[in-house]
Amino acid sequence: MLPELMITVLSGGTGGAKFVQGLSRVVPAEDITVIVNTGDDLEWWGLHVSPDLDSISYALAGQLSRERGWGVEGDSFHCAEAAARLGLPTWFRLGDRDLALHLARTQLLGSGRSLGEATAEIVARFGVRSSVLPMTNQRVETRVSTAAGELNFQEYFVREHYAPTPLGVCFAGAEQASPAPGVLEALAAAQAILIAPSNPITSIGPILAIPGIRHALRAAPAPIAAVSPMVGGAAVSGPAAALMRAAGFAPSYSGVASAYSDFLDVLIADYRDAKWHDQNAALGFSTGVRVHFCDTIMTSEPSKDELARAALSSLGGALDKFCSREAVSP
Ligand code: FO1
Repeated sequence: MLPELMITVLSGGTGGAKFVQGLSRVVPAEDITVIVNTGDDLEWWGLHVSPDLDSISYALAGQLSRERGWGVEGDSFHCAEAAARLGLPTWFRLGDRDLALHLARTQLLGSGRSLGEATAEIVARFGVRSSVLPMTNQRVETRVSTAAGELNFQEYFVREHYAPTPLGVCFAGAEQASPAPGVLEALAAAQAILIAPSNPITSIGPILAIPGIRHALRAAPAPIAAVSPMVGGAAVSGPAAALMRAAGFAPSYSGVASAYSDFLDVLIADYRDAKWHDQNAALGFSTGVRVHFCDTIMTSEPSKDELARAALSSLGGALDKFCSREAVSP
């Protein structure tokens, strides 16, 4: 009997949420497990906010704001306005409906649940059929060192609008952390592993920094495909190009392939970059990663589904290779 299909996705927030939304329409949602970055988490107004878990949960529940790419569709900000009048900081804005999620998570954590347990309870209440796992139950904080000093991720990204030039990134607490229950199991049991088009340094980087996860990817029997968030030497959104440079990688799809080269089988790159492929090969694009070009820009609901299909079909060959290893020439 064929094993049950299990697709495991590593994801950050914005681009990852769109990708997972498409994927959940292309394959049965219950076959998807998403391992989510929590390095962006912060304590805000006394609440535990986990932006990437929020975005993935809202995306799978059909509630994610299409306009902002974070928070709840159609949300209002009356509480934030009132908070500003009371002198609370409001550079990080929590919507009125969004507040309920942070209140629920904070209460669940306060009652002794782990972040993984709290997340499972919240997505179940949202009616989400996929599994959503934090990368770890422990606190890990992504910190960006810049010419203007060291900032946590939200200070760098939201408060400073990623204006300061990043010099380096670290994940405080990662070395002492361990993968959340279910994470290593989801990598070992998957039939396909997909890395969402998320920032390789600050969204996927924290996940890979948790001891055991990178090793589990290298050892995973499933083929692994990553979708590049870089097109034409720039990030589709956000500061990925500057962060890639700070981490010593080219701000391009070949840089993404290099960042993941120790475990990646296929890189899904944008067709607009196909013209660089020969040049990259000549320059020694020798990561051993197969590159599959398609349209990676998710501007509409059908384009999200199309990208998910392209990522899955790119693994067809690699899946066959995995099934009959002997048939593959070295
Ligand atoms: N992004 C912003 O640019 N400004 C905000 O005020 C903001 C608030 C916010 C609240 C909850 C949440 O889940 C996400 C929020 N985001 C906000 C998005 C988020 O900070 C980033 O997009 C991710 O951290 C990047 O993955």
